[in-house]
Amino acid sequence: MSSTAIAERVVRGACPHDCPDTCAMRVTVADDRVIRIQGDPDHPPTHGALCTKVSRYAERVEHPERVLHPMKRVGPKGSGQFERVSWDEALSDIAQRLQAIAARDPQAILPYSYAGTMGLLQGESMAARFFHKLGASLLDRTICASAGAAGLQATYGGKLGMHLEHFAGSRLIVIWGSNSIASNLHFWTFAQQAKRAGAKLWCIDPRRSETADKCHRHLALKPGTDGALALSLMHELITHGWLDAAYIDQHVEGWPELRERALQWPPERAAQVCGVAAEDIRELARDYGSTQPAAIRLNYGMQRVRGGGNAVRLVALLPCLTGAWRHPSGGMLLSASSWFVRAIDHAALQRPDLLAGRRPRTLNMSTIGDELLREAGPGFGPKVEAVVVYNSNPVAVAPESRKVVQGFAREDLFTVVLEHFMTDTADHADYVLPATTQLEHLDLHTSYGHTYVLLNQPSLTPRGEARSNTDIFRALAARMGFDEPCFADSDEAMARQALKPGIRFEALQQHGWQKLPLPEAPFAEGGFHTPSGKADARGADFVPNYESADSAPALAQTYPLAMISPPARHFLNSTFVNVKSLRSIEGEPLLEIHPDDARLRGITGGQLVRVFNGRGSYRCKAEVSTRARPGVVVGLGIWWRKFGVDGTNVNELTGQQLTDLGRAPTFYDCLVQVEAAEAAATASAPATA
Ligand SMILES: Nc1nc2c(c(=O)[nH]1)N[C@H]1C(S)=C(S)[C@@H](COP(=O)(O)OP(=O)(O)OC[C@H]3O[C@@H](n4cnc5c(=O)[nH]c(N)nc54)[C@H](O)[C@@H]3O)O[C@H]1N2
Ligand SMILES: Nc1nc2c(c(=O)[nH]1)N[C@H]1C(S)=C(S)[C@@H](COP(=O)(O)OP(=O)(O)OC[C@H]3O[C@@H](n4cnc5c(=O)[nH]c(N)nc54)[C@H](O)[C@@H]3O)O[C@H]1N2
Ligand SMILES: [Mo]
Repeated sequence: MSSTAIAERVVRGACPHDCPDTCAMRVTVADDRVIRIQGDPDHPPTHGALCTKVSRYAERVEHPERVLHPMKRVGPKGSGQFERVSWDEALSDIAQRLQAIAARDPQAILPYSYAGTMGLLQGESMAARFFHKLGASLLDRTICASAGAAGLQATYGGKLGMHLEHFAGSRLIVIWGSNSIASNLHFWTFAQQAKRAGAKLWCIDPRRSETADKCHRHLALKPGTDGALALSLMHELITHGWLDAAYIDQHVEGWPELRERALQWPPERAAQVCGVAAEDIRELARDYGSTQPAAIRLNYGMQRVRGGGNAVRLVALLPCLTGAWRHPSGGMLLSASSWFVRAIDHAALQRPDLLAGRRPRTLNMSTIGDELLREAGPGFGPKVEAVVVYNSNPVAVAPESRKVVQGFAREDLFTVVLEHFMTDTADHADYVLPATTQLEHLDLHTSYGHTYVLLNQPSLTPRGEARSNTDIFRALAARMGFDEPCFADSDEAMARQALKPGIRFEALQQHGWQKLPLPEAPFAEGGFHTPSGKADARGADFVPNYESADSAPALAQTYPLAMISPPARHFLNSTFVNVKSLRSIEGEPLLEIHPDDARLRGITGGQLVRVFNGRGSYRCKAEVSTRARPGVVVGLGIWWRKFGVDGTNVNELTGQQLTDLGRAPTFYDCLVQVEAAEAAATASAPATA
């Protein structure tokens, strides 16, 4: 190494964010400062490019508002009044409080975490060990993907799909419930390659997204009607003889019953339910039935409704009916996560054996509002007395905020939040503990959108007094007197324990990533991971929304508009909302509303509107735009509540009802009404598109 102080060093890292892309990064540092952050040009999915958010990662890491010291609450809950305390004081007080609760019943303690980092170490490793040993309540981690995951499990036997890179060779790509340009940018690169080579691109999305703009065709169906559309496509495949009978015969279970159901769905019927033209369904079916190789890029956007699990099942069956799986560039990708069972030993990381025979209750993170407000009782167990939050911001992201906030505001709830920033959740904490960012800690990564294992090596020293999640739980374990040797494991030791034979830690250190050895066309000859080895069609059917004009006509009279709240391009869920340069691109919280719906309500662009239903009310500015289809409004998310006009966000309106499969939330199954909240600037101005 050079002796000059400004010597630059390039460190191999991985992007930690909850995104299918999990990019390989190269971080150039000098003198403990970031010089630049780039995508690894050699990592095929990343191909040298990072998104706008992460190429500006240093802005987040060196943000002047980062929490750099342990903080203890001094004002009322939610007031955001804290004072600095020492690690020693914070850790001993927290350990004492948890111990006192655990002495009565450890299940009164609830860990709450999700994918703020997708890292296997800073996610569920030392933290899981800690809560297993404690005997705390278990958390059902359903907030994002569990309906689709259950749909894939039932149909394919796991979260299995195409190789990302092979989309470049597809002749037809159906981008379904995914705004790829915003939320899966590295997939979009491969789709563009296919497009340049002559492939046709369809987008199926209620919103005319950035991605819909760039596809040849856009089908703007009503939210929650994807299952009906898939059944109608099957109807057309059957009646036009576009099926691969041999593939179905050998590799699909339950086809005769599904065939009967699909025959009930001529395009005219689906057109009615989906709110689209029957002719468009016919065209999509013709394209899908007569083009090979044909690929579907499904994303989780379409499973945040009551019937989300079954909708995923039906879409996942389409490539099994046409034999699209025979080609490397045909098939479907929603998630690739289950391929990694070959590489990662989760039990070694999480040590469920530390439960030692105890079977704590499981609470669903998606109904945290209700869980925090529930009293002790048979069937529930003890009232929740303590919550330890890491890698998540539930006060902003969980549905039905009124209840979530009420729960976190309970004066008798002891709340510890491990965070980088004073989020809406941290505001409600008793203690906020400063956590390191990805540039300051080691981590091991898999991906849900590609098939590479990655290692993130730290490039900076921890800022202020920040400590990694693993280190914080290690320290807490020591204070609680947990003396199993696994509580002394270093991060590197845990990473090594997690890797199964075939993936070498040293190789990851040197190259940053390693590809899983997998067949190019994984189901060319069947071999699904179901017990029968066949794709399972049994029972898959369309399940209508909880809230729609068809399924809840009385409710729809009062609240006639369907609201969806998909990701904003320059935020990652509620992460980055406080990064000024990114927030200035997104502007402010908005509600997109179609010109016809706006005109009917006397709403003009830029005007403050009130969005409301039986669960709550939320005010923001209206954006009158044809990005929203008639009958559907769009509140791009997920803003921090404190940036909202009234200190609230769209989750005031979303409900805690769960999906058909997977116990997931139904964020996009949500009826609302909208009204002008202030007089229009020019009362007679026509709505603009
Ligand atoms: N920039 C950015 N990237 C992200 C995220 C982010 O917040 N910002 N979030 C990340 C996360 S957590 C996830 S889970 C992934 C995937 O995140 P997803 O939530 O799947 O997000 P998108 O891929 O944007 O897909 C959402 C699209 O689905 C559409 N949609 C909504 N309802 C329906 C429906 O009923 N049917 C159909 N067909 N479409 C519907 C929306 O209009 C939107 O365009 O992306 C990740 N990537
Ligand atoms: N209305 C509506 N609500 C939604 C959605 C929607 O589409 N519409 N999408 C849903 C989906 S798909 C998801 S995945 C969830 C996402 O919800 P969350 O998983 O809660 O994700 P974020 O809001 O990004 O919050 C993650 C937090 O983790 C912190 N963090 C990051 N890295 C670390 C670390 O190393 N250590 C610690 N201690 N903290 C860290 C970040 O600072 C951030 O505040 O939201 C859901 N909520
Ligand atoms: Mo998600």
